[in-house]
Amino acid sequence: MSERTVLSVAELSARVKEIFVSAGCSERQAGAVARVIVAGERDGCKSHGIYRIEGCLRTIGAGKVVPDAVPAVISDESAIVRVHANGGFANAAFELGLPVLAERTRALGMAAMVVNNCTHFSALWPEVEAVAELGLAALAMCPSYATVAPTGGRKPLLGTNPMAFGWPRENDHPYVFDFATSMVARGEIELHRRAGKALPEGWALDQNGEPTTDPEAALAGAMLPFGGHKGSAISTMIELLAGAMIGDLMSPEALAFLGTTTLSPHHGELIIAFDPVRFSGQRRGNPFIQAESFFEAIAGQGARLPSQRRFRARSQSLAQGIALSAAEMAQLQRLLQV
Ligand code: NDP
Ligand code: PYC
Repeated sequence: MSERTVLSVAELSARVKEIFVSAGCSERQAGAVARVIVAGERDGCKSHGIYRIEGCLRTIGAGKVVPDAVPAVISDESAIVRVHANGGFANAAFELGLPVLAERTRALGMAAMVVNNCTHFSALWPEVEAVAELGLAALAMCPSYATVAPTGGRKPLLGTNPMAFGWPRENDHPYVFDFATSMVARGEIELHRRAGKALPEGWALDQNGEPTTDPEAALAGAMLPFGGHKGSAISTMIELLAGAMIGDLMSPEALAFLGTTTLSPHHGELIIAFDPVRFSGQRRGNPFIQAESFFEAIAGQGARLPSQRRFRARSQSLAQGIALSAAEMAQLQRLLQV
């Protein structure tokens, strides 16, 4: 096995933040971006870990994200909490809006955070997890840029459009799932390309609309939605709710804005939060107790809950540090000097 260097979560966080500060980001933007990237690396989610740094820096260099943007919250006491990211990263905008979203959700039973005008490159689980840690359920979604063909089509139109859900649990990590509505995240295809590995069949089409297992051809062609027509429809719903409905870009417009898929996409995001106790009206007792019985039934069949792998990886990283390859260490060093 090749040589590996172990960094603590704090050490890696400091290095990643320094890279973004030296690239011109404000403390707020650099901190928020570093937190989500290091969380990905810590939790064994390589497709949204440190591999994403280069793309973010390219996006800053291309002038497509405002590295010192100051997000602003507009809350009019309704259920809609709008956060203007003002051209910055979505992560800083989310962090600013979270306490307001929680307050509105507790007051009204449900509320939604709309993030507008942001660069969004990250996984969604840190966000639904943060809402769930406040005792609320959450559903988050966003478009991406046009890289996925609708089922029955052959050309990119949809984004990889992720959707995540979080449910709070009193004595355990929250129940969280988070996935792209394409067969896999685009980052996964890129990681296959870098490793020189063929893709499994059914993930992508080449530029002629023919099935391919070549990552290079897939990146130039179109990815495919998960679950055939069902994933295609869910992905379309995300374009509608987290694109058109929130007054922001849909995936084809996001691609036109950048003109390339080598930069991080620019669009908006929708995060809906629910207060389960208020919704239940306590008609059948405490909804969290009902939920626990259901989770037990899942585990009782030998199935695992989504995020269990991730939480195990997190425990290991917190206890033993994060092991990075020599190439990854060299990359961190190089990016600090860019
Ligand atoms: P995966 O297919 O790797 O995982 C999807 C989810 O399924 C995870 O919650 C995972 O939990 C769970 N899971 C996997 N295997 C099982 C199993 N056997 N039993 C139960 N649960 C399981 O994710 P994707 O490749 O689709 O997406 C990866 C990331 O990419 C996501 O975090 C997403 O937000 C991000 N993304 C971001 C985009 C953006 O525009 N910002 C666009 C597209 C994707 P576990 O982690 O524990 O394995
Ligand atoms: O991995 O599909 C992806 C992705 C797109 C934007 C951010 N991540």
